[in-house]
Amino acid sequence: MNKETKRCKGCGIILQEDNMLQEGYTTSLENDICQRCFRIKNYGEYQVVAKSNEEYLDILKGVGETKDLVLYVTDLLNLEEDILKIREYIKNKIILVLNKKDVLPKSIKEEKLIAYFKENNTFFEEIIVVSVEKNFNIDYLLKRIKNLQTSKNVYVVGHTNAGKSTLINKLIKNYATSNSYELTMSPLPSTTLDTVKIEINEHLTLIDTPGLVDNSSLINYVDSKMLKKISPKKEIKPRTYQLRKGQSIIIEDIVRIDYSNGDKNSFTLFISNDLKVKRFINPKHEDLKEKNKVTYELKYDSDLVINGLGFIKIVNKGTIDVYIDQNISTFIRSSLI
Ligand SMILES: Nc1nc2c(ncn2[C@@H]2O[C@H](COP(=O)(O)OP(=O)(O)OP(=O)(O)O)[C@@H](O)[C@H]2O)c(=O)[nH]1
Ligand SMILES: [Mg+2]
Repeated sequence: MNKETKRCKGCGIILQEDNMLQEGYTTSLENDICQRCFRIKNYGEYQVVAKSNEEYLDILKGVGETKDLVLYVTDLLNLEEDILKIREYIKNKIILVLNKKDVLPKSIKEEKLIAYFKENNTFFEEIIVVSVEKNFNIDYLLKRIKNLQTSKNVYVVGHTNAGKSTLINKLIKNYATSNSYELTMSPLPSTTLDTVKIEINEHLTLIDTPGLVDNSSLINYVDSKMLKKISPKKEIKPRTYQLRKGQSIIIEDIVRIDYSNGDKNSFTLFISNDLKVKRFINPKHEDLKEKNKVTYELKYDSDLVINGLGFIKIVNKGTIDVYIDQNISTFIRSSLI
């Protein structure tokens, strides 16, 4: 094979044996994967790579030039603020794949999630809730792919960490007729570095892509220990706090939420069970007040979304002050549940 174009089968990067410090390094071009993928796969040693989103957008534009079916994968706990944006880049048929159902409480029904997204996003061919981890709805997804594909190729796109590579590996495991190499997956952003084609069978080739890096997500601003803590592994047990005006909630040393005005109100936290939450009834304490403050006026049944952490359902009207690192975005939506 041409020396310049052999690519890593784990992350798609061009392999090279000249510079240990650069992407794609391998001890020998005979290898199938780069050293970074080797370390992730064998030792769970993660190495962050900074990806520019221009490359992601170029890839999306390339996808938009085809007529192929697209799977747009998102993480249910970390839904992007504007899911419609994808339409600006691609006019293809899209299946919206809402992944990681396993981390949401079982009481949240699939039908309800689908209805929520159908209300505003009419351009998706289909909306499917899955858990790749638990193999939930993967058979159904494959059935719909078969039905909607316009050629052999089906692209898998979405934000970084949504579970795109994990999904493709599951499809390889469940259905591939020939032996395919497993894609690299990791809890860090930017695991996949370039497109990777995986032939599932003679009728279906999936194309993995690097995810869009959301610079306003908490996952980019915590160390690996905290990253583990904020990424739920198990079903979230929602935690509800009844707050009166002047009281506040603090999650680790990440965010402080002051309930500054309104009647008695209920705050339910959908965040990893491992995170410590404190409730303060004394309005005078100053913890985390040095962080950036954002004020929100709430309507009934809103979610405060903290990008990368999860969301808080707030039942009644009122005013909240949110103190958080200014790089991390927060927003209000009508409640998902
Ligand atoms: N709980 C849960 N975790 C999942 C699921 N699917 C994937 N993950 C985890 O999500 C993290 C990211 O998975 P990847 O497959 O590397 O994500 P990606 O979308 O390919 O990310 P990039 O390559 O960085 O764009 C990993 O830690 C996976 O184990 C799921 O169904 N449930
Ligand atoms: Mg990936």
